[in-house]
This record gives sequence, C-alpha cells and structure tokens, in this order.
Amino acid sequence: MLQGKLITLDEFTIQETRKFPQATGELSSLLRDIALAGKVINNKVRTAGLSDVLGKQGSSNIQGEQQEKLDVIADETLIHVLKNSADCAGIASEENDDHVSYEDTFSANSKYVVLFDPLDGSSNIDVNASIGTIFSIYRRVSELGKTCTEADFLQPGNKLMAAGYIIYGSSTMMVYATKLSVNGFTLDPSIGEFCLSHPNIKVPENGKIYSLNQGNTNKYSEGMKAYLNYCMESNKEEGRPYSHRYIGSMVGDLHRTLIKGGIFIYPADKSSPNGKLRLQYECNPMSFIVEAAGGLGHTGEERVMDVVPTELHQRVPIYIGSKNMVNKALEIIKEKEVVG
Ligand code: P6P
Repeated sequence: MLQGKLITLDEFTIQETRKFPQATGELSSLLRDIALAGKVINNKVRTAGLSDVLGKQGSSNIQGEQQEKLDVIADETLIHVLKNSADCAGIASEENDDHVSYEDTFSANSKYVVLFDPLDGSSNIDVNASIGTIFSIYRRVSELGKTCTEADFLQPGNKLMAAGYIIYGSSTMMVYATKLSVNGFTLDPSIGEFCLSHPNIKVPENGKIYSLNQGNTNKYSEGMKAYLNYCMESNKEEGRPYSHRYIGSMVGDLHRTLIKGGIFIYPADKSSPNGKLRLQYECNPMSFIVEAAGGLGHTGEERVMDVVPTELHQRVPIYIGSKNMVNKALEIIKEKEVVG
C-alpha cells in the first residue's frame, strides 16, 4: 500500500510505459508474462510438501547438476508462458543445453529474448529456505521475422533492457530493474496480484554483512583469505561490526544485500577457476539490478556487465553489493596479490 493506494504490477508497468511516448509497451507486457509464470511456480513451490514435486527428477542438466523436480516444472512453466507471450522470440535456461527459438510467426516478429535460471537455489527446496527465479531481458540482435540466434543470448550485461527475480521466501516478491530504477512487488494471494511494496530500491553504499561459503576458505586465493580475515576481525571501533550471513541461495542472499546492504562473494577458487555462478542468468541480471540500485557487480578483473560472453553457460567470479564494500574487498585482494 502506498499512501493507501494499491498499485499492481500491471498498473505500474503501464504507468512507466506512459512516461516514454515512443514506448510500445512490449517490454511491460513481457514483464507481466514473467510475473504470470512466477505466480504458477509460486503455487507449486508453496505446496511442494503436499504434492509429489519434492526431491530429485532423476536427471541432470548441462551443468552436471542433479535436477530437482521443481527445477523442471519451473523451467517448463517459463518456456510455455513465454512461448505464448506476444513479446518473446526465444529463451535460454540453466536447465537447457541450448537456447530455444520459438518458431511461430508471432514469436519470430518479437523483439526480445529472455534468459533465466528457473529455480535458483533449488537444493534448498527440501528445507524450505528461500529460492527464486532469475531473469534477463535483451533486445534481440538477429533479424526480426526470423528465428532468434545464439548471438541474441551472448550479449554482455551492459546491453540488458531489464532484469529481475521472483523470490519465493517468507512472502513472494518480484523485483525488477530497468536502467531507470529498481522496484519490488509483493504478491497479495487474496487478489493474486503483485503489488508495489518497495518503490525505487537503493542499495546502501555500506553494509555490515558479508556473505560467502566459508567452507571453501582453504580453496581461496591468498587475497581472498586476506579479505575474509578483514571481515572476521570485526572491529566496532573502526566501524566494522560485520556479521556473516549465507543462505546458499543466490536470490535470497542478493535480496538481503539489495535491501540491507552488504557484500556477496562467490570467488574463483582452486576447484572452480571461474567461480560457480553463471554469467548470463545469475551474475549479469543480479549485477544489472544491484547497479541500477547504486551498487556494484565485479568479477575481480572487470565489471560483470562488461564481460563479453563466449558461451551460454559460462561462469564468472562475482563480488557484488554495496559499492564501498565491493571496492574495499577488491583493494585488499589486489594489494595482497601484488605484495604476495
Ligand atoms: P555453494 C545454488 O545452487 C547456487 O547456484 C546459488 O543459488 C548459490 O548462491 C550457490 O549455488 C551456492 O553454492 O557452493 O555455496 O553451495
């Protein structure tokens, strides 16, 4: 409720479109389609314990990861909804080896493509921790009227038109960013609508939470170990009363970081030279959102969104969150690696 007025996602996107006379409303329509898929997935997630959708699917994806049944359900839901969208030419998903071009004429004349992780953090499903759907929206670079091509899905994050996530947590929220702002919508189950609850989200420049899997410490670089020690030597006098929080679900950890500030890190390590998280449907969309809110997403070498993708499922290290915390982490890591 804002000043007592309920603003639904549909109303908000229509209002946003009206700010740009040249806008056609196609991007807004696509966002509403993604929200519809989110509501369907939400229903499956919320009753997972009561229906036979918990546990492993008995198959694995291109990442070599065991698929949860809900991974496949979420993936199929998004593919189906976006195929029927008037504004999506094709999709790429964590759960599918290659991109999917929609062959019908309607889709071939659509100007956007969508990449997604249909259910990020799904290893947390069985323990009822927050999980989520992450999505990226690009304007296609291939010729309108023809089926989309791989090039449409290998664009850098700095070409994103919009990105967002749906978090299935203590409440279900959809957060999405355009270049102009980041806004959060909470699902009101009584009316089945996402309603504006977090307008114009800004990530605090500083925070008190660092988020990483400390179990990997022995695999970290000396620079990363130096930064971890800096965080653990929490020093109230120096204004560093840091706390460690780690859900093990990127959407959950990043949503907290976006709202409260802090830093989330999944670095390269001895067993994962490029880190674990995927560039095109985890790191780029989250970096787009966090940077639109005033934060920073970095690989340790460059901004995440400046990486030119070469493979659909490539991974990158990521340091993301409050701008001052990310820059401090990069400074300590680089200093240690120069000094050695
Ligand atoms: P680890 C979930 O499997 C995921 O892809 C992200 O959501 C999460 O941030 C990360 O992996 C957790 O990885 O190695 O700490 O379990």
